[in-house]
Amino acid sequence: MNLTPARTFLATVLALAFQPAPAADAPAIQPREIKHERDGSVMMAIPATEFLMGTAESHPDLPANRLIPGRVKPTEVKLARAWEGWALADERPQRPVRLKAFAIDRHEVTNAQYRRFLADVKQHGDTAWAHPAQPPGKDHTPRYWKEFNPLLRDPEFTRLAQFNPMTFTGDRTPVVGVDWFDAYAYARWAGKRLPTEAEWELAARGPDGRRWPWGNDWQWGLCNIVGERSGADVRVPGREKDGYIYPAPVGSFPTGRSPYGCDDMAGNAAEWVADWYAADAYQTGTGVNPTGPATGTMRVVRGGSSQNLPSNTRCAIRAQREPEFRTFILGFRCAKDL
Ligand SMILES: [Ca+2]
Repeated sequence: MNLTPARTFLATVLALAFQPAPAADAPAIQPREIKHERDGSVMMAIPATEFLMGTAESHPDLPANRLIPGRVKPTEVKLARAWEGWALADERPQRPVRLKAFAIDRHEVTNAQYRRFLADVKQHGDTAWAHPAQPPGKDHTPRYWKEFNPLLRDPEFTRLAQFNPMTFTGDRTPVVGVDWFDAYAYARWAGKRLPTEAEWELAARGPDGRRWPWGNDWQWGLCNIVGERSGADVRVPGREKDGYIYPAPVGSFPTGRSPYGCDDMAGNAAEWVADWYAADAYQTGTGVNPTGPATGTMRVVRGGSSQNLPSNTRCAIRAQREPEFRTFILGFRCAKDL
């Protein structure tokens, strides 16, 4: 099957025709900030809300989650997923979910914040904050604070003239190279917890089911995603750069804020959340304060990163990683009960 320009155009028209309409009569949300002294963060208060979690739409031309090698060229899949809001099977069915009130960090946790946590761990140990399943002897130091070599050995990275180690250690950039256990322990240290997958999604898209934090239409320049590095794969006229190859300082794209006032919910650092991953979680889970499967092998990652295409930074898209996985695209933010 080929996605000819005519079919791509038709698919785009169909996708636009079936995308959910914003609730025109919904009252405007007034973001409310809460200062959290322990880690010097600003959190956004989110009242008890019912919202549409997941995605109803799917690509009209390609069967979701059924990429048959040899039938669809990877570049065509990338294009389709990038521009037509193609939903994956694990985002469906879309369903109403009711959540109690909570607060969530406006920003991804920064290196400066994480340094305070790490200093406390070095002084007191981490037993007060560690997850029971944390591997013994765990070092919470982010991977790229002490080890740039794996990155620099990769020719894909060394060719980048803009590479700057400060990207991974700067005070205002999100901490990355942390695994799920690091994120869990930090959250406990800060007197918080990791957001559930449902809380994260509501904070990102608001109650009206929008695709991206700012609305249903993709726009360049509202978040930090791929562009400079893999721009040749996108090949779409009019593409603009966001200015960052790797994580940007948190809050660098205020026009891309979510309805509740959260920054960088699309792109920048991808974010660990609390839940175990299961592809069928939306088919089997509760619609009231869901916390995900009781067990699993992978933890959910949300929001896409500086290395993703537009569709993979949609509010509804779900990714998964082993809890011990550490990479330069992956950080987190925290939540707490209200
Ligand atoms: Ca993010």
